[in-house]
This record gives sequence, C-alpha cells and structure tokens, in this order.
Amino acid sequence: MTHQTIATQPIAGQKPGTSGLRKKTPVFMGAHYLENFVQSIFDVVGAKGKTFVLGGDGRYFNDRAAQIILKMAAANGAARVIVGQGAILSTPAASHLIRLNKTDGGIIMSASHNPGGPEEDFGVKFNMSNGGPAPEGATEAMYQATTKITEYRISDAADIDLGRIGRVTLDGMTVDVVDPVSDYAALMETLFDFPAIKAMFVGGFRMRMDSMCAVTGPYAVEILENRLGAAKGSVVNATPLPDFGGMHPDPNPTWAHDLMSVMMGENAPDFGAASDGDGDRNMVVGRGVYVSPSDSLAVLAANAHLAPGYKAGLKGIARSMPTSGASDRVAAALKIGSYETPTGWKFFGNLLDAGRATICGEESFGTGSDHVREKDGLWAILLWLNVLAVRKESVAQILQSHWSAFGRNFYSRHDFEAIATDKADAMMAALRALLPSLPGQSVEGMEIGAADDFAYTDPVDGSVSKNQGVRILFKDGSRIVLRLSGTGTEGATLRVYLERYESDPRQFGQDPQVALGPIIRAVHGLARIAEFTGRTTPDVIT
Ligand code: VG1
Ligand code: CO
Repeated sequence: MTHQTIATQPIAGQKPGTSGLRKKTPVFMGAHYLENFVQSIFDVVGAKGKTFVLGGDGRYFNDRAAQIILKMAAANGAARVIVGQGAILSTPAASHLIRLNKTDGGIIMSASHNPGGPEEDFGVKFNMSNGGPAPEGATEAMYQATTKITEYRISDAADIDLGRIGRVTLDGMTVDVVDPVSDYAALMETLFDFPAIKAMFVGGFRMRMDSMCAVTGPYAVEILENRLGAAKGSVVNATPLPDFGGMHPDPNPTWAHDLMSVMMGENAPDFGAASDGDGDRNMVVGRGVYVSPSDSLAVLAANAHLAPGYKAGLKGIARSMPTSGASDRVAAALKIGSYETPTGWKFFGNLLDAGRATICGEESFGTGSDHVREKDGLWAILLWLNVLAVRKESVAQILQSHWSAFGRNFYSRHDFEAIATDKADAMMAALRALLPSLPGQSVEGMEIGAADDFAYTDPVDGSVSKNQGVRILFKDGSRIVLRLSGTGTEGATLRVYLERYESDPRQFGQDPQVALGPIIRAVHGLARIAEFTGRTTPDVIT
C-alpha cells in the first residue's frame, strides 16, 4: 500500500453554491472530478493528523465516492475518519458527530433535495469543526484551489467494508465505522419530552412520516416507531434508495403530494411530516392544514419552551432574509434578538456559536437550533410533536391561536425552474437597474418604500456578503424578494418570495394565493418575468 500522487488539471466550474458543490452525477463521476474537489478541500483546511467525519444521503455514487474520499484522506495524512455505516449519515447527524467527537470537520456527500441517480445529481460539501457548513471565505478558497490544482494524493489500498461497524486501518489511517442513528437519537432524547410524546401515541395519536426513500428513513423508524411508539408503518418510504425510488426528495406540497393527499383526505392522521434527501428539511402538515415553513418557524419559536431542551427560553431567533417576518414578531414579544441573514445555513453558524440565536429557520422547509450547526428535519418534527403533546390541541388550533396572537404573515414562494441562464440573468440585471427608481412608485395600489439588493454584514466577524437577493419593500409592510437559486444543476431557477401582513382576524382564513394576489401581479409587472423568460406561471408553489 502506498500513497500515490496523481497529476491532474483544473476542471472549470467547481464553485460551491448555496450548499456545497452540486453537479450531475456523471460529471462528478468523470475523470478526476471528485478527486480535484476533495484535494482542494484538504489543501484549504489541512488534513495532516486531523480527524474528520464522512457520510452521505445514500444517493447513487455515495458508496464509491466514500471509498475515494477515505483513500484521499489517508494519503493526505489524516489520522482518523468517522464514517456512518454504509457511508450513510444525515446532514444533521453528521453535524452532531463532528461536534460530539470534537473533530476537525466533515465531508457530507449529498445534493440534498435534488433528485439522485445515474443521470441526476450528486454533491459534496465540507463542514467545519463547529459542525456547520464552511463559510463563504472557506468555500471561495476551495474554489480558488480547484482553479490551480496540479496533483492530488490517494492511497492505492483496497476498499474497506463500510457495512461492518467497528475500527479498521486504511493505509495508516484509523477508520471508525459507526451506527449512523444512535448518537443522533440520543441527542434528540436530551432535547424533547419523549415520555409525553409516547403517551400521546399510546392515546391513539396517529402520524404519517414520509421519508421519500431518502436518508431519514432509518432515523425516523428508530425514533418515531421504536422509541416513541408511533404505530408500525407510520414512517413510509423508509428505505434510502440510490435513486430515491424515482422521487424528488424535496418535502413540499408539490413533491410530497402523496402525503398531502392523505393529510387532506378523509380520516387523515393527526400529523404529517416529510423530509428531504439529506434529512435537514421538514414539511409539517396537520389534519386538513398545511403549515407554511415560515409559520412553522414562528410557532416553534413561540412554543419551544414547552420542550425540556429549551425550557430556559431562547437567546434569539434568526431567519434567512426571504423567510417571512412571522418569527420577528415572536422575537419581539419574547424580547429577544432577531436576525436576518442571507439564504443558506452557513450564515447562521456565527450567530449560533456566539450564543446570539437559539433557533434559526428558512422558508425553504429548514428549521433548526443550536443543538447542531445544520438545519434538522427530524428535530423540527419532534419539536412539533412535543408541542402537540403538551398543548393537547390540533395543528390547526395551534396555528389559529398563533395568528390570533401575532397576526398572519401571508407568504408564498413561486419557483420558475430550468430557465435559460442568460434569460434569467438578463431579467435580474434589468430589475437591478430599475431599483433606484422604484421608491415612491405605486403598484397595484401599494406604494414602494424601498428597493435594494440585500447585503449582509455578519455581526460576529464583520464579513460582508453582497447581492443576496433583490428586495422590493412596500410601505404597508408587504414585500417581494427575487433571487436565483444556488443549488440547481440545470439552467437557472428563479425564486420569487411574496409576503403580506394581515392583522384582521376575519381575513386569516383566506387562501394565501388570493391574499397575495396584488403582490403577485406587482412582481410580474415590475420584473417583467414573462417578457424575459416566457413564463407566466410558476412550476412549484410553496
Ligand atoms: C435552497 C434554499 C435555501 C437552502 C438551500 C440548501 O437554496 O432556498 O434556503 O438553504 O437550498 O438546502 P437555493 O440557492 O436553491 O435557493 V438543502 O436542504 O438543498 O441543503
Ligand atoms: Co437538504
């Protein structure tokens, strides 16, 4: 067994996006592609004598990529890698293992909510020693390294058996193959009132958890069915498959339509939930009622003290800029700090590390807390269960009483997918050019108060992130945000975020698409979406 040095050349386009580097699987499987990116990670963070965590969401190429990464870690001098059995780890579980074992970081193999399979997507991201996604400075350095790379190091040792739990040595490096679920499940037991949730299930409470053939299956079966006593079969699509069974593991009403139809149908369970490819997202549905992710964040923040892990209260609440202001109202009522960050979990890391925020969330079905440094789908589902067990009310009742107390932030996101990149860029450029002229104009009877391109100064380390989304803010508090996705692998996806605040309880029952009607018309007029992209209706509405 020897450490080999292989000559290589830079490959264009290895720039991480919102969450790691994502490409079509055949691209990742191409000559030197994975190797160049992984070597660039090690060149930036250093590997000698270090310990890393490794795991992924089980999608196609996950197993082979894991063997390559292990051999590269060994050849780069890493002392030890902790890897999930079968190379499986959910993103939040990987974050937890990084922290629990005080390691130097971890590599997560996932393209998250993107479909998987030989012709679909694959991805790699690096998390730092705090368990959180590498910040922009680090991902930019990794990208720069990919543009200059001349060689990578890899061991020619044989593959190791990742199916067997235990310690082995790979060309001088220790590899610990661990159960992917147990440490994570133990952490959940410290945060939530398992006996109360168990009693609720014993009392006949029914739930349906759709793991969408992605990574949360084993976690959900162990925690919900085995430990909490949910009826066997409550977790559906529970076996992670390399192609997610052909599903698009994005938990939203469009892609989790089976769950939606069960929850909106006759004799629906009390509670429904779904998670994404790598287990960091959650969709929550009550019997006959969909909970918008922004509302879910606000409700969880307002009720977190009902769970043992948060009974001392929250230090602050952080949300991504496009997420609705519903959680800001909770923070104001609790007299704690609220923070508005750019899209992507990496921006929450400093706030969590500094103890400024306890709960964070994004409108894209992501919620989490300071227990790890990633959003965490099952965590959100368990916190909802804990709240339901304590309050003994339905999801619909809890939502209603939340709106009665705080008002309702009507909210929706419209996605226009697979637009030609040049058209999407031209539309955004035209809109940016228009921004200075917008304040003072009236559209659909609403006056524009301000319009800008969101820039964020991190309050902890002072780093600045610019061009994080165009905002059009109306004087009545309504808001439009437009940005292009940073996670897709084909063309451009335009995300349009729409929000309007309503304090009149008689209006709370409106369909959000109706309540947001003037704002939807306004954005089409202002951004000239149809003119630039040819699209009049979104592909996905959440
Ligand atoms: C999307 C979401 C963003 C989320 C990111 C990663 O990014 O909008 O809120 O943090 O996905 O989530 P974008 O750039 O496509 O809008 V995951 O679960 O795919 O890692
Ligand atoms: Co995800």
